[in-house]
Amino acid sequence: MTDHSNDMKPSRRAFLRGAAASGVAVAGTMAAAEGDPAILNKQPWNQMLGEGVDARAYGVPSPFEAHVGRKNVPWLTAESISSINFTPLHELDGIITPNGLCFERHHSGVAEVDPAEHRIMINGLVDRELVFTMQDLMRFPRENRVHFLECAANSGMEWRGAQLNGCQFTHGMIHNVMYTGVSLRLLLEEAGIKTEGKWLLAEGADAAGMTRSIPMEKALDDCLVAFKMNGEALRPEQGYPVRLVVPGWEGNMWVKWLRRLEVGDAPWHHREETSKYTDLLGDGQARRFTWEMDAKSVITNPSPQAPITHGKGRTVITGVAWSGRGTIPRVDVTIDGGINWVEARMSGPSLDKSMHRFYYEFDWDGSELLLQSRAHDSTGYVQPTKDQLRAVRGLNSIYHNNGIQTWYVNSDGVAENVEIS
Ligand SMILES: Nc1nc2c(c(=O)[nH]1)N[C@H]1C(S)=C(S)[C@@H](COP(=O)(O)O)O[C@H]1N2
Ligand SMILES: [Mo]
Repeated sequence: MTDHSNDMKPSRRAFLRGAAASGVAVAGTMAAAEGDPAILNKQPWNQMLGEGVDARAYGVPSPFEAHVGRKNVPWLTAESISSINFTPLHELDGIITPNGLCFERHHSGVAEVDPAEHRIMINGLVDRELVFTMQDLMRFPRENRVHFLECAANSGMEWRGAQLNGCQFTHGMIHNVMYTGVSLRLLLEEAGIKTEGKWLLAEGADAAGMTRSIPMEKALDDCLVAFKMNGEALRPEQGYPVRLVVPGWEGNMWVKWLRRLEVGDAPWHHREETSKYTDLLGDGQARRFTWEMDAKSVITNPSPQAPITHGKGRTVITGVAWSGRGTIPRVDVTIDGGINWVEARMSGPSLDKSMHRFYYEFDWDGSELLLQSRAHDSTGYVQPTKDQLRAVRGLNSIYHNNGIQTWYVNSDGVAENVEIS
């Protein structure tokens, strides 16, 4: 918000200086400090030549961004090869997750697949069993689409109360990427689905050989067999050289290192759809096949890992929202724990089953805040409170917690994960 206009009138300059002296930041202006060494001194980067174009074949972020990274929660799982790390949502803006910061979830570590030795097989209830090489796959027409992938366990540790201090840990099992791939429908049509073929089993080539049953309607709708993310080859941790994209549905179904697609007449009831990724309800019954991700949002800044450090005055609240059923036309924000709600400003593309970015700018008077956001999706669904969710689902759930998140911010700007009822 530095004022770059060349024709600043002396009176306006004097006004700015006055604002700085009184310590009050005027909306829309940032006061210049007198004698600021960052202005008065020549900096090293201003006095010596930088590195040439041969220094970086594949670029990496500035060393000043070295603190930005995926992180795990050590007590969550026994071993890193069957674990999860989290996207640093509080360090990001816009809607695209950079490839190196996409959270990782794998059951048997990262498979290092040689694309020349990799095959994708279609078998089962088909007219012709087929095997594709990566080169075969690249000869089909391609599509580009931006979609979020959220693990069904995202926010799972928060079911019984506020637990982890940071949106990276409470909400970071999500990434939002532009995929390039081939329509799954095209590949299945190439094989020819028999009339009894109502389900599809997707299988990974990793040591876990992870499998999920997908209903044929979804397989023929909007799924992609993807080989690029954000323009470049999939990263090994995201399933290089090829993964399934199942838009809006829980991350577990997005099989990585995809090697086999079997057409069948019934679901397979494998591990990931029975003992895992089912939701135990209060009455002891379990919900199964809860594929669609409900609308959800979170304020990423300020948040426990990103406190307010600039003091009173103009403050930017921002966050992300998404829905497995469509777009997010509206997000509401409250700074007083839900007494007053205001409509946030959406900015950036509004794409189907993709992350959306919202902002709310306000003048902070330095009093305590209870920040929340509430997403509305294009079906009219409104993100529920955690208590509303618990009333229906009990306390034994892990998966599909899309309740409203609260951050408490004290008068020093320090933020903490809390729950209010
Ligand atoms: N082959 C294979 N596919 C897999 C997994 C796996 O362990 N093996 N994990 C699944 C789970 S539980 C999730 S949440 C997503 C995570 O995708 P990501 O690592 O790109 O974040 O991949 C899914 N696909
Ligand atoms: Mo997952």
